[in-house]
Amino acid sequence: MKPNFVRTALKVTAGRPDQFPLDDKPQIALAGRSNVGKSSLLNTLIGRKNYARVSQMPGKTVTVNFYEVDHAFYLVDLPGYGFARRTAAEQRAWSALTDGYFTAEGARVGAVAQLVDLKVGLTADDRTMLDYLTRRNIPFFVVATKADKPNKTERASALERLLADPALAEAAGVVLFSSLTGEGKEAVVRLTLEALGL
Ligand SMILES: Nc1nc2c(ncn2[C@@H]2O[C@H](COP(=O)(O)OP(=O)(O)O)[C@@H](O)[C@H]2O)c(=O)[nH]1
Ligand SMILES: [Mg+2]
Repeated sequence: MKPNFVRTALKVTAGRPDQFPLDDKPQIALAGRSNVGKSSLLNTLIGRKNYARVSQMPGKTVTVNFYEVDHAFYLVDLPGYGFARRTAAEQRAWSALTDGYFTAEGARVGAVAQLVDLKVGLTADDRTMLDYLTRRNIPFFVVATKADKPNKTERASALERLLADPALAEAAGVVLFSSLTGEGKEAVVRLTLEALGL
């Protein structure tokens, strides 16, 4: 039986790498800049309005949140990047925690869902992240968020730009997604389970 995303519970909120769970369940991490729509994606996937808090203060929380889905795998909410108003200390905390997630002894990341804002396109930080994933051979797919925002013409050209970008050469897929309309939800579920071999 496929894991049921409705059966999801927040298991661990880690502010330090030594707090990451060490069991063998596969993990898929959600990466993206602050405000790109990570919490909204999570809420859409698990079919709840506000389980992962849709942030009032984007980027302020520097924690890695481990959501266990149906006792089968972890959906891991990484802290967002590119938050301009972060202090130097907050920025250091972000780097240590994110780098720790990918490199800590016993790191268990199986795949990454990389979120990018469809209308905004790839930011410099997105490119750094995609380059990091590619260099480390971490399987990833791309979720282009807020697909309800651009009009039809803009959608088509934004998607075309993404698909043609060499930064996405290794992506296992590109999904247009909207937490407002639910567009792309099934595709994200499918790519997640495929990436984890579930
Ligand atoms: N129009 C639109 N707005 C969205 C969508 N997803 C998120 N947002 C809005 O973008 C803002 C940031 O969303 P959030 O999920 O907290 O982003 P996070 O910082 O990446 O977790 C919020 O105001 C959301 O309501 C979407 O699919 N469509
Ligand atoms: Mg969030």
